[in-house]
Amino acid sequence: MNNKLVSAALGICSLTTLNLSQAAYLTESHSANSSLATSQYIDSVYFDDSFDRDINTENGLNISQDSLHASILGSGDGTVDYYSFNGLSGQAYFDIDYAYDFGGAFDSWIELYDSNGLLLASNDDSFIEAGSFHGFDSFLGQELDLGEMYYLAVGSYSGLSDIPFGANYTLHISQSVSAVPVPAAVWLFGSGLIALAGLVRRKA
Ligand SMILES: [Ca+2]
Ligand SMILES: [Ca+2]
Ligand SMILES: [Ca+2]
Ligand SMILES: [Ca+2]
Repeated sequence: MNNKLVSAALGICSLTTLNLSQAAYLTESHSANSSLATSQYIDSVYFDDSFDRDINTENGLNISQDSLHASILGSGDGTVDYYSFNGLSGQAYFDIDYAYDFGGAFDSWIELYDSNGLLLASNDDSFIEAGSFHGFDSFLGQELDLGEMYYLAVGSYSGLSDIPFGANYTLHISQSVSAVPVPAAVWLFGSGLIALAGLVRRKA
């Protein structure tokens, strides 16, 4: 009896651990995300730092465990797909994977807007990196402000045209969580060493 209880408890624990350690891929809500006003909101609870082989910078450096990221599986239904989320302070990346040559040769185009609907940046084509087998997949890097609402639109070439029916893509939104005090601490440590060196020199 006790053994059964223990193994049941362990089972619940391992299930919980499994859920926390796996990157959760959201599915696009197709019903109504074809405008800024009806964007699909990606809640901060869906951002985590679990390992994902496809989450990287434009240089292909894997940053899945050094960032908070959310991934969305989207598919074309003859419209543009809009997503909204709250920014963290620091560098963010928007990475389209598995778009070109996956489900209808879809050539992606992405645009980033601020909370007022002002266009901040856009990208058509980028580099071949983990998850992208063709340069037609889009990629964008942008500094974001903490707490600000942002919108990311996924469309197709050119100029945010509608995504054709039958096309598929994965969108990764990753946000840097590197602590600001770290460089300051390094600087203080460095200046401390310089001061110490000066003291040693004066004594000599
Ligand atoms: Ca849609
Ligand atoms: Ca990628
Ligand atoms: Ca990509
Ligand atoms: Ca493209």
